[in-house]
Amino acid sequence: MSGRFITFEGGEGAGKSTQLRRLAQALEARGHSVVTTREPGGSPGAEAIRALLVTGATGRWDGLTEALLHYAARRDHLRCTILPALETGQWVLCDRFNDSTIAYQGYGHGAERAGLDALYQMVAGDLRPDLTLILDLPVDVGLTRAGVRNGTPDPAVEDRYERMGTDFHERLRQGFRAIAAAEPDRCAMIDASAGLDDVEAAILAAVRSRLPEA
Ligand code: Z5A
Repeated sequence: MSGRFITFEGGEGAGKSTQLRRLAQALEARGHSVVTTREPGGSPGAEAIRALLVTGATGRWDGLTEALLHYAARRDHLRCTILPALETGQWVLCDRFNDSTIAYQGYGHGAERAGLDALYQMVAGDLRPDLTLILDLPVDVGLTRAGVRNGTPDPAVEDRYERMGTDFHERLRQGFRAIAAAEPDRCAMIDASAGLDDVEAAILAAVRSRLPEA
């Protein structure tokens, strides 16, 4: 496998989607072939599962049930999108991946870490991102950026996780920080409270220091 696999992680409104597009442009300008994708989703089968996960009542499943849906989506995404791209030498930039399961279903909803790790091994084997960029910012800033709404869920709006409450989102933030501290070789923490251009510069610096061929 000769491609590179970079994942973007963090809480709501951290700027992952925006910065992923900017990094893709920077890599393409250097001659790399880039695939951008997202989780949950990124393949037709996984997008169908996404439609269940990001809409509806916040309490519709417990953490393990929800994790099983995310891992089913991830399996399809890996088989249909990520692995074929890496095998042909492309750079894959993915908006969220397994650290979101550890943070949201583990730290957020209380699913046991050992079970999540066993499920990951089952669907992904030894594959790990070459680099994970964890965009960190205060919860209230992120929720404001994401334009969180309250009230009756609208099935057309993908805001199920955003409606889960401030305590939940604080647990996610601590979860992402713990993941970064436990795996410093894979993870780079990025201060996402800065302006768009400063965050982009920090991301480019992290990518080029860890993956010099970028
Ligand atoms: N989930 C899970 O529970 N378990 C899992 O295993 C996985 C996912 C894989 C997917 O929703 C949900 O699934 C997700 C976790 C859960 N929770 N939610 N919600 P999603 O992918 O649609 O949601 P998201 O990842 O949180 O996307 P987001 O809210 O759109 O955030 P973002 O991509 O990090 O931000 P953005 O779209 O780039 O920017 C948001 C706004 O902020 C936008 O107006 C920007 O212009 C603005 N922005 C961005 N950066 C800045 C800076 N630096 N300054 C000022 N304004 C900024």
